[in-house]
Amino acid sequence: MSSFTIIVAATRTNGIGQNGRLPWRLPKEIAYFARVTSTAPEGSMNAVIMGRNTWESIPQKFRPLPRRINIVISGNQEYPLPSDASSPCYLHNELDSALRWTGGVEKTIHRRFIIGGALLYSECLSPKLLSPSSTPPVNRILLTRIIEPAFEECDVYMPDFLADGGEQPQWTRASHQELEDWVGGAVPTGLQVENGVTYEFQMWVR
Ligand code: FOL
Repeated sequence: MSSFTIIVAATRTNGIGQNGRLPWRLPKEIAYFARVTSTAPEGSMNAVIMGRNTWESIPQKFRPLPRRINIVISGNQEYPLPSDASSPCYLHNELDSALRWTGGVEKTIHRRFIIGGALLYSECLSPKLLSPSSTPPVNRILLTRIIEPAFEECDVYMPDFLADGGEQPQWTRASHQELEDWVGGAVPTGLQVENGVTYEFQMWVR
């Protein structure tokens, strides 16, 4: 239960956002995000952990993300969050504290997903850099690689996780079968085209 998963859609240069939102509109891709992060055995739920900017980037009508335990990281302990019974919302002041909390309610939480943004991705990809404390390293990335167009106007980027991470083990790409086995259902194979955007569903592990 100590491991957790990053889920992200990123361009080849790791662009993930523009003007406080996603740079593209890909309904089938976001449906994949919703399915993967929501799927949990009866009697349990997944947790989605996000930074405050990512929380604010989710359209009002979709937040808190339904059927998932929403955890928002903000240094502002007064930051107002809504809550309803089917999708609880919790505020934590740092990632470590959120991960420790999810560990404590282990029995009812199935999987933990880091859903962004750049700051949280950096923190769990290179925990020593930003937080020398207890954050265990992430060992799985569900990456939707946006192949074209290049979306050069992105203004937020995730770290290049494929760059040599020094002492950390290198990432290897899992097979499509392994992706489907982990997700627990069919995932479209190969290049997907939606609204003129080409992308691919990938899974990376270390
Ligand atoms: N990972 C992937 N693969 N794609 C993404 O778009 C993505 N987005 C974020 C994090 N990881 C991602 C953060 N941004 C919603 C909106 C923005 C967002 C995350 C989620 C959202 O509204 N989700 C709804 C589905 C909405 C719909 O069906 O249109 C949800 O229920 O998950």
